[in-house]
Amino acid sequence: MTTQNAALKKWVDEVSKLTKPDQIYWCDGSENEYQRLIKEMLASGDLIELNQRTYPNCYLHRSDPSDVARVEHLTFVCTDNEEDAGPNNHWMAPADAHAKMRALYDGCMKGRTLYVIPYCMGPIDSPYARCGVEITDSPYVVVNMKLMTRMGKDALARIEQEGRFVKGLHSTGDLNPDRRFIMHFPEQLEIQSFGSGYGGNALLGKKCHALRIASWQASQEGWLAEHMLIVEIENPQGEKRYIAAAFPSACGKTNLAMLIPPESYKGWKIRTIGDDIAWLHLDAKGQLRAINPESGYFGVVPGTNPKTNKNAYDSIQHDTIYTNVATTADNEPWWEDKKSGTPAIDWKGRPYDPANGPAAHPNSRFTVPAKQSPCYSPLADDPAGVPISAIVFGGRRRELAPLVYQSKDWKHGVLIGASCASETTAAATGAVGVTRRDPMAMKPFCGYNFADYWAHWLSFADRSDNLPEIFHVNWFRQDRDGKFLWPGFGENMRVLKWILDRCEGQVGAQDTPIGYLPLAADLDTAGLQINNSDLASLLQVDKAQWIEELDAVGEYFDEYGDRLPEALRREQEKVVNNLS
Ligand code: GTP
Ligand code: SPV
Ligand code: MN
Repeated sequence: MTTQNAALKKWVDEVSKLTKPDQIYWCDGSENEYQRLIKEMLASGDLIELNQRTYPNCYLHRSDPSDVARVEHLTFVCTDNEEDAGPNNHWMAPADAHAKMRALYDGCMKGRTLYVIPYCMGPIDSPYARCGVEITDSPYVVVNMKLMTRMGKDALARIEQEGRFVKGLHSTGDLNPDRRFIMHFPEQLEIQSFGSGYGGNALLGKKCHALRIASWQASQEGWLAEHMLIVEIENPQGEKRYIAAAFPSACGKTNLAMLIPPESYKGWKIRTIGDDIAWLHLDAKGQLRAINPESGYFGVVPGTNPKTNKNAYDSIQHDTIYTNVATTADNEPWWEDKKSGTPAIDWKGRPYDPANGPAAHPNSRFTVPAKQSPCYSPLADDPAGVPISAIVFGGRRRELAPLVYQSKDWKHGVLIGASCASETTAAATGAVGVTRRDPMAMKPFCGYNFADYWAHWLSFADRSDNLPEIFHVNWFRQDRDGKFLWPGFGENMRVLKWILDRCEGQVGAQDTPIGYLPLAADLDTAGLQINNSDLASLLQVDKAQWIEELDAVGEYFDEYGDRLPEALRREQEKVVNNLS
């Protein structure tokens, strides 16, 4: 196979001259191709068969122990001007980055196959969808891209028709962490990744394309590419509403997108449109509409059980690729908080010994087609996307941030998003549990200067008077003993209900300087084991602490200098004034 697109043909030729693979293979995206690659990886040891009786078509991949998460310190945005990448990104001059990567790619595919993966992010017939081509020497990447994107023949046909695509070059290299780089060239719509076979570093359609490159494209073209789940909520009258929510990595997007309402919410149905990324466009009527550019879920495994996330748990009983989980004596996958079975072999392939730490890596992942989820919404395939009623920001904060609050208007909502902070998680290498600023949950993913990104967000206020309401949530408040104050998971439905009621003007609120909070009587806690003092903490705004917080936000904004939008500074000052 080859292509009629001259630019694509030329690029594949150039890359193969540089990387010197034994052979070139164009992926068609068929089921046959998938099964053949699985067989080859079983033979090579890249994949391990799991118990086929209890977990049919499930396989385990153990990545290199030095290669288990995104590497933010090795991720660069290479714009002509350093200021365009902003203080939020590591920057390298494009010429330097190209020279560095050329040297690494030189001959790197000797003895390997070069796979060409044409893919489409979003429904193949959607005007909002965008295409890319990933070249990789990793069959693990190919099978994951098959599950995560619309990959193969149809995507290639669209590329040939449109003539435009993002070029992503990936090689697993030798996995030496000193020779690992994830480079982005937004101005050229190019990605170059070397030295990692893991998730967001290697599946280039995901964070590299659908967030870093797409966020930059979106700013040029007037839309938004966000680290957001999209959830469909149907009430007992059959009315459907859609919420998009941005939480940092490993902070609850997949769980919220698949939530099962508590017993008391009879007749309410939750379905998933997306669990990680949303592309948002204003339609002709000024309604913000969202598509999920992905077609699969690359989800955190630990913590997934029939109580926390039954939909995800049921989805991953068959036809799933597991990465870095443990196994039981009868070769079933195992992870912390699975609530059944016991580990025999840990994620590194050693006999399990608690002295070595968790059996499954804390960032172990499942890859599963979206359609396999019991709560899949067919509207995930709708080329027009779904109308968004509310945007929700959030994070993991053991202190300060209340359970939920609403912004006063769009601009104040942009401040709330830009002020987000969250504790770091195992989704990226480095320390875990350190609170850092993570505006809009996009700190690792915004492909350009945050100051320009905030200006872009603010500009939506001038383009529509029908924008979604903006909220902030925090499921992760803890008491002094480290116990979560809020039960979370399915019970988050109670908060979603308040959010929807606010959107429809059906419920009042306490007006505080940081935003509108629920009146204690309006937050449904019936049947929850939650005492009044914990509830009060969840709905409390401590003025002194918030003044400190807003000052810290002000200092953070200072890093963006003159480029910071004046309107954002004014929003921050307004809240400080109201607090003092
Ligand atoms: P990425 O795929 O990295 O973007 O993560 P995500 O945002 O989709 O997070 P996910 O839903 O996978 O949850 C990450 C971890 O947080 C899991 O261990 C969950 O069990 C836990 N978690 C999710 N929702 C809640 C909640 O409401 N309360 C508590 N306490 N924990 C939660
Ligand atoms: C995240 O870290 O936000 C993820 C996993 O969704 S990865 O694809 O590795 O980026
Ligand atoms: Mn994510």
